[in-house]
Amino acid sequence: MNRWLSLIGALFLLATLSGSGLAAAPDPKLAKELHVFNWSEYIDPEIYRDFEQEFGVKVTEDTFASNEDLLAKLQAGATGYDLIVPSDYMVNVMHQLDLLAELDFANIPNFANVAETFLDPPYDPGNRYSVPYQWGTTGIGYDTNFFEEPPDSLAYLFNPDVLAETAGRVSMLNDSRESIGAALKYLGYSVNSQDEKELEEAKQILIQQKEWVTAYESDGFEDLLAAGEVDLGLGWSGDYFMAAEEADNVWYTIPKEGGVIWTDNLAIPRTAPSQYTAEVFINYLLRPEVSAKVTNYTWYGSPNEAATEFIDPQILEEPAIYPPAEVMEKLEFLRDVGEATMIYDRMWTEIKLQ
Ligand code: SPD
Repeated sequence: MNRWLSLIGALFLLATLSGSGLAAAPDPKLAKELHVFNWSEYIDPEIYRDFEQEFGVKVTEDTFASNEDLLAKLQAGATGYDLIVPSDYMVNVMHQLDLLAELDFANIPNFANVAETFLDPPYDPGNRYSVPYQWGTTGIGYDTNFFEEPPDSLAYLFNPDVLAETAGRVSMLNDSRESIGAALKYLGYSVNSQDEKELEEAKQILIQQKEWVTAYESDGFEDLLAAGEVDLGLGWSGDYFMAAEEADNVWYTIPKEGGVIWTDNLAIPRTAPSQYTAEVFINYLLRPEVSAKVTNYTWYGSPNEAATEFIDPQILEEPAIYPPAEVMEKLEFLRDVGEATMIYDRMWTEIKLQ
C-alpha cells in the first residue's frame, strides 16, 4: 500500500512540475556554449544568465567598437562566434562577402513580434540574414554644466567660430562612417556621399576640427562626458542616456540638421559553431519581456512591438530616443557605399594621422 502511495505521489509531482515548465526535457540539439560578439554595454548581463538557467547554455561575450572592427575580425578568420550584431549597412556588406548564414525562421517564431516598419529592410530584403535588435540615433552628447541651452546644431562640433566661442573640448566617434557622415551632414551633403569633392571637403572640416578634439572614442565616449573630460561629443543616443542615469551633467540632443539613424541586427556568421543554438537565443531575445529588458538597460529603441507595454515609459516618452515624425524625416540611414568605402577608410586614417 505504501509503495502505491509513493508511486502515485511521484507521478503527481512529475505532472505538476511539467505543467509548470520546470521539468521540460533538455533540447539535445542545443550546444553547451554560445559565443556572442556584441557592441559593449548592449545587453543586460542578466539576460545571458537567465538564458543559461532556462536552456542550460553558457553564453560568453566579446565586444567590438565599430562595424569595421567587426568585419575585420571576421575577415581575419575569427570562426568561433555564433551570433554577431552588425548595423544595417554592414549586414549588406557581410552578405555580399558571403559571411552570413541564412536564418531558419522555424526556430524563431517570436519574429512575429517585430514591428512592421522593421521588416524587409533595404539592407536585407525579406530578412533572410538578420533580425532587428535595437535602433537609435547618432547625435550630440553634452555637459549640462557647460551648455545652458542644448548645442542642437552640428556647428557646435565643426564651426571654428562657434568652437572658439565655446572653447569646447570635443570627442568624436572613432568610426569612419559616423564621423565623416556627421561632417558631410554639416556641409549639407548626404551621409552616404560618394562624391570625391564632397568627401574632400568633409576631410578638411574634420582636420580643422582637430584643434578641439581630445579623443576619438567609440567605447566609453559617454564616460568622458560624465567625468567632465570633454564638454560635448558625437555619439550614440542610448550610451549617453545610460550615462545620464548616473551622472546628472550628461544629456543628448539630435542636431537640427539631422544625422544618422541606425538599426543594429542579430545575425549568424556562416562559420558559426552552433547556428541552431544561436537561433534559439534570437527567439529568446524576441520574447516581449526580454526585448523590453534589453531596452530598459540600453536606452535604445526596440523594434519589438510586443515589448512596448514592458518598456519604461520614461524611455518611450523621451523624444531624443523615440523622435517625433518631423525629426525622423531629417535622419538618414548609412548605406553600403561600395567602392567608395576605400576612400572613407583612407580619409579616416589620414585625418587621424594629421
Ligand atoms: N553601446 C552600444 C552601441 C551600439 C551602437 N551601434 C550603432 C552603430 C551605428 N552605426
